[in-house]
Amino acid sequence: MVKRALLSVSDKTGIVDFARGLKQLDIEIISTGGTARMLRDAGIETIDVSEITGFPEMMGGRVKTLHPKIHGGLLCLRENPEHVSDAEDLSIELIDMVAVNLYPFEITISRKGVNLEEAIENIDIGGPSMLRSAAKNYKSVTVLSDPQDYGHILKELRSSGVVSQESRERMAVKAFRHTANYDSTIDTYLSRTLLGEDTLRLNFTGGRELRYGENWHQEALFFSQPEIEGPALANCRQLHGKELSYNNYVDGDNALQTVKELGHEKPAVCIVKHNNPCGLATGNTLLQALQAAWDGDPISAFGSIICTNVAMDLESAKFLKGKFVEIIIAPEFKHDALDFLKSKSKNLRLLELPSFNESFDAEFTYKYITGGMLKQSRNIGLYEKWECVTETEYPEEKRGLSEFCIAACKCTKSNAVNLSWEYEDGCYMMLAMGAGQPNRVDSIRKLCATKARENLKEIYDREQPEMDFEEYCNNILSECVLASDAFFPFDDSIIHAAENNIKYIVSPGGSIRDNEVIDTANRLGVSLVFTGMRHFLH
Ligand code: 93A
Repeated sequence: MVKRALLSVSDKTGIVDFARGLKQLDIEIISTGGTARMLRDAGIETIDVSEITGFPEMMGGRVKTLHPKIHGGLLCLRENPEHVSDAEDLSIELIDMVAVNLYPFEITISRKGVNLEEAIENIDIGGPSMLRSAAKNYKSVTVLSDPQDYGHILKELRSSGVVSQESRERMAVKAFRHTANYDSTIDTYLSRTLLGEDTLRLNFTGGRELRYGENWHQEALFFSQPEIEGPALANCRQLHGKELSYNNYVDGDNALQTVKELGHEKPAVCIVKHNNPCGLATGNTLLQALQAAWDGDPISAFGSIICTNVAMDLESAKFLKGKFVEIIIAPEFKHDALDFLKSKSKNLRLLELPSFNESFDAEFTYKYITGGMLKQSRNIGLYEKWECVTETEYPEEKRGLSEFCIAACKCTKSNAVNLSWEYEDGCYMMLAMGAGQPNRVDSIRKLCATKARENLKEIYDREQPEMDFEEYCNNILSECVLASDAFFPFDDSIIHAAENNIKYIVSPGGSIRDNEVIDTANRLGVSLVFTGMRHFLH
């Protein structure tokens, strides 16, 4: 039974309607200064906290509710006779519900030019104390720390006369989480302002057990960040298939981030294996992009994760018939495509992300190392400048393909190089990539060049052009762009690229041997652009 409720809110959203609803249920209302004024203005009867405590709100409001008459009323265990007799002896009346939201500390410190005094005055003490007292006693007391909850609590009260145990438990956890985050924000601000130190506390909730970790003998959990909205893997709706595994989360995130790098002007597809894009393409249709991405590495695509920025349609779904894929991520699945894919396999995970093409506003990325955590701002942008450093001009028509190539490099483990081809007007595909090599030259010589020929052989055999394979390869490679995620420390990479008839290269530049690299490019007729932006990914 809820007989008395204490309302004390800084954010007064919805409080009048909530109070009116409580009154209609004959619940007595106690409230603090500003809240009481607002309720009275709306014609709602309320008792002042000062009337209960016998003390006026004092010291500019620093002490209002910090009193045994309030905290005794909240903390008293109803089923404990000693508690009840203490309350009776000391004339403490029980309080069954609190609705409190706190002084806006976070908003205050985010205002430009705020000083320490203002920040400190916005540290709420009485509010968190009430939230914690009420939350500790959730067996008897309902605690509301969020105006969003007023509606459903009133509904429960109206329909059953009580707040269910389940709701009280949920709201208690929510209140403790809220005060923990509030204190964490104060800690971060004061550590910086008073001690000159940065602190890091990440708020991840809802830990869900996964079947296993990166390997079968490892235990694993997935936590999500509740405040992250928009196109994040954690916000996908799973429409079908087995539960996501640890590796699925890692690879799925890479696939999503990679496609997002390509924008949404054209259908784009990324195929990921072991946290690297092994297929990547744009096309005039999804099917075209999918075919081109698949052609980027048909061998690795086995057991991969596929991500696209457009709705999955039936013809693209049919393309995947007989091909083993772990996950498909898309903004939408057309009904017929969904039915087809569901019948293809009971395990295939289908993840829908309607907010796919919205912007993603997380500011930082984090990486755990043993005993420490690294935090950095997200890697945003592709290049800082566009400077052709060779005698041979770098044609402006190669800009779009080059951007595609840099985007691919950016999402590939270092040392990364990427070789891409404009296989049709304005449509790009990754022809080969070199990933995760401890030196750059092997990425080009041993991986990129060999793989490009291998992939081209498959396309050649399928399309049967009227020229011999060597000529076909050389023609295509001479039109491709090769991007490197970091500078070339020596000119050997340029030599190997030229040996393979590659003529357009993009690199951040910035090596002490840049001049040597440029001289070699000039000698071999390669045009080279420096972008000024490195894209290491570890
Ligand atoms: O200054 S406080 O830390 N001291 C208190 O005793 C106290 N009691 C409630 N702040 C206190 N509050 C806070 O006042 C509540 O958490 C709420 O944010 C605010 C509501 O004040 P008013 O009703 O006067 O607008």
